[in-house]
Amino acid sequence: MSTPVKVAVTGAAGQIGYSLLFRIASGSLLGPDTPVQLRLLEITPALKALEGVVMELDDCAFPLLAGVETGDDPNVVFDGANIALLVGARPRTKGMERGDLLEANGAIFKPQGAALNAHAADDIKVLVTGNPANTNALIAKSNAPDIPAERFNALTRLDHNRALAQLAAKTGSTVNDITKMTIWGNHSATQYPDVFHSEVNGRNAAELIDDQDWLESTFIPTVQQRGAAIIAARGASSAASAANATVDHMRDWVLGTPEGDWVSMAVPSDGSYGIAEGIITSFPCTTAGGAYNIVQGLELNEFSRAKIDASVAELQGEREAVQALGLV
Ligand code: NAX
Repeated sequence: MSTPVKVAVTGAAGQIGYSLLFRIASGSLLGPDTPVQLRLLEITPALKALEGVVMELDDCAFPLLAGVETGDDPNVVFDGANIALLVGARPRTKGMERGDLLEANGAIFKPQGAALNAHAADDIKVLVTGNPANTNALIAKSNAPDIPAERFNALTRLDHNRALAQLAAKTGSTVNDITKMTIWGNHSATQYPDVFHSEVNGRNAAELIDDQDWLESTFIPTVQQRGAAIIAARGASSAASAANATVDHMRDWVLGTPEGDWVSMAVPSDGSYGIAEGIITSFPCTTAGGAYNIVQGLELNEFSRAKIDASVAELQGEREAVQALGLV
């Protein structure tokens, strides 16, 4: 067996953590031949609960789990990490303004970015799931000047997977029949799920559906509001599906996307599609050899352009807000 890959997870005692850790330890993240060491970060009051989760990890006797370290100091937990899944974040509570939310998360992601910069392995890849994911990733990236910027991603794969499921249901197909789905923009209600380049069994999805009203009034709002619908039904936010999407994103980043398809990843913009450089926004991406490329040359119709611009404008607003707070 090869040397264990060190996978750091923050918010490890939370809801998503409870699904995520077992998937990683079972081999879903890096495949059946790669042992992993889990390095779990929590805030001090949650360390006791984390102890219980670690007991359950022990009790699974996962052959690939080469060890578990826990702690409340990112400088220790991120030591030597090859992969960091930043899940723990400060949720929005009643009466909290956007500025308060960004400031509270800045207090988490600024020191975590600095700790990654100082202690992670040279090949570190960072994926932020904790909301507001795109801007939290921007804060972490900005505080890690020695780590290449493109190693900081945020999660829009859950939105991508939700869009696949909705399109499959509409077209009477399965998710296996669908390729080239794209989520553009922010992981928020302004995100734009785009089917104009998607294919269902090789046929253009928008042409196949031929129903702009369904796209505008059903598909897009259903995907955008899916998180709220799950909270309304379950009484708690998406956890297993969020953990699954976190695994999907990082697995594909490390192991590659299939030929002829792409995935949605929120990555630092290089100016592609005229999107402001530096913000972390969702694009269609292919991956190979542990690196990703933003898919180039897609034609955007007026409808898509307006939707993308609106979501990007929201991200630019968030960037200005965290700049004003001195977080980036
Ligand atoms: P929970 O509240 O169940 O768990 C969060 C955990 O993070 C808690 O155990 C808490 O103690 C820990 N934590 C807080 N601050 C920390 C810090 N500084 N260092 C380490 N750990 C810390 O939330 P959960 O349901 O697991 O969701 C986690 C995050 O994912 C939230 O921000 C949530 O909004 C976000 N989500 C993101 C999604 C996405 O698609 N990007 C979808 C699902 C989810 O809503």
